[in-house]
Amino acid sequence: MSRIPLFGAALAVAASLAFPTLANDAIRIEDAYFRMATPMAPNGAAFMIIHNDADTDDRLIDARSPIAKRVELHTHIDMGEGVMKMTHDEDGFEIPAHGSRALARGGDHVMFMGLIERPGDGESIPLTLVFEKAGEIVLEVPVDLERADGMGHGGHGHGAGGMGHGEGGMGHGEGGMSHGHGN
Ligand SMILES: [Cu+2]
Repeated sequence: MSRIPLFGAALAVAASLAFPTLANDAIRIEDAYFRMATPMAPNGAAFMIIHNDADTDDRLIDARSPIAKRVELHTHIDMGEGVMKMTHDEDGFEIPAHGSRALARGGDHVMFMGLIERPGDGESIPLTLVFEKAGEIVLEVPVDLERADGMGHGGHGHGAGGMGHGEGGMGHGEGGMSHGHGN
């Protein structure tokens, strides 16, 4: 597949840091990125901030991408003593009216299980998000393998709101988190 149009789309996504670019009236996706824990990891994950500008709550209920065998909405639950359990969130992620929800390292994420394609840093990957009310939104998500937020012991930054662009010390460390399904 040609990467050139994807790259153009990645620029558009990057621009959404500053401006809402997606054409959906209700849902805006900010600062999306995709990463794998290691270049050979069997799985990957996408993170982003989802804004809901509508007057009613919405819910991210599904996600799809051709680059993985399965894509699921996951949540990390802190089991204490540094143990994080990753669970498939069957109910999806609620996005409150006029609010936002952060999908961030150590918390909610879109999990790509069984990568068919293994994108390189700076490329982008296609992702379709399915919302209960807003319907489907198709994104090109830039691959950012260097992204290092969430390191350290920033406590629980999982809530929405006030997170800026995710550079702060939110969430838990990455590294050896058990993104190990399907293996
Ligand atoms: Cu996961």
